[in-house]
Amino acid sequence: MGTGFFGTIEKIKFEGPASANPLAYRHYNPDEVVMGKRMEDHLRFAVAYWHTFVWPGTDPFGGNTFERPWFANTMEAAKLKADVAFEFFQLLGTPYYCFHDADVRPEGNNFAENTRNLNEIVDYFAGKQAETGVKLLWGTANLFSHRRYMSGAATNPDPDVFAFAAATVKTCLDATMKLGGENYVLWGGREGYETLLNTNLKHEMDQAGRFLNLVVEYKHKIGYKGAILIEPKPQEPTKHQYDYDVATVFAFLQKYGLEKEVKLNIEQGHAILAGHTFEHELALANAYGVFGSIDMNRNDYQSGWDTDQFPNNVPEMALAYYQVLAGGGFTSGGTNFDAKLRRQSIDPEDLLIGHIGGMDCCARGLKAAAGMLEDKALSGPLDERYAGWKQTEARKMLDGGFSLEEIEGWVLNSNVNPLPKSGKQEMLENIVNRYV
Ligand code: XLS
Ligand code: NI
Ligand code: NI
Repeated sequence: MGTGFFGTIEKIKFEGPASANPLAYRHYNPDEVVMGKRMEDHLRFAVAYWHTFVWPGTDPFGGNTFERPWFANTMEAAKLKADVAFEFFQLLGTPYYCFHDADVRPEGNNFAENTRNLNEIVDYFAGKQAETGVKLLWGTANLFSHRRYMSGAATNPDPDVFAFAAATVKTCLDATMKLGGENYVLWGGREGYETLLNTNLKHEMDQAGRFLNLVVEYKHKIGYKGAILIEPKPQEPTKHQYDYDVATVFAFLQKYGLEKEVKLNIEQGHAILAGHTFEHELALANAYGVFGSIDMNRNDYQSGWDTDQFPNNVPEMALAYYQVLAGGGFTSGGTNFDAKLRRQSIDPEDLLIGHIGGMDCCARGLKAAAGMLEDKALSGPLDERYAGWKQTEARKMLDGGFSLEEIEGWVLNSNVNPLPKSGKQEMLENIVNRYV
């Protein structure tokens, strides 16, 4: 017996590109094989509990537009929410979900109550996972909503807040492990600052470094096999977030000796806020060997904040999945829709329609990316552009076999006299457009 929240809607099916049914997939066909792998196994879609089941549709000028029957701070409501969530995952056929502790349990009056509530819900989830086969892509702790975190969690000037946050992460990592979660994410919520006038930046960075080391030490101690992921974001909620972008986070990981322990969860909207393209962030994470997972939600290009919209731009998705596939595809990671409806989309079916559109868009992007890779449409010209580096002298310059004087000798003796070559950008853009 279901909750009835989604009325008579049945499991969403693949009906092919010609279908006009808003409650059907036109491109996402889980069993279709792309580059030797099922689409479902490539994309590893996850639903974000917080936006889909918790966000009430507020904005700075107005209150809740969504009125869900589970909006109450009780265990009963938390269980109803879980029932609806697992019905939703099954209707969509999404293999994974993600949650923060605060999304799933009633808020307690202290740490002990929070932990008790979390553990009760984790047991409930374990039963639901076993019943449905739905899995946990990642768990995380909400260290930013409660007022105790207004000046940060790990980077709070008050050590009591650091302790409360650390203890909370421990319980959330325990919960994630218990539920077989494949990753544990730390997004630096309010880890940042508003003004240097009241901030000891070096002290706060050292706190964050120690905090993350504590998490990694504990992970090894309990034998958790999933990946620890940091999610970069440049601003919002604080003016200066410490985890600005991939490059900043990698420098942080190196400074605190964690670059082999921690990978990255990269969000499209955060890349845009940082003034990068999503594919830049993905390519950089690949280059540093720290690519982990993605949050697949776009921003409005005019807004300057995190609007968390479902993806709907196929060429953008194609270039993103091109980087994902070029790096070997997901291992523990996946495609999480950290995306929310617009606040006027108040019908239960809108939740399904938002995800269906996002999944179809990702499927088209994936197929376009796979096509480009299989045909070597971009990698062929790219290899050619760098072919000169295969030459003996060029190799010596790179691998340390040549000093600066030896390079000078080579340039003189062989009359090295470079001629500019076209970068062919328009030709390459036209190639991409053949696939999207
Ligand atoms: C906020 C972040 C957040 C993380 C999880 O901007 O994207 O939702 O993904 O804490
Ligand atoms: Ni996110
Ligand atoms: Ni975000």
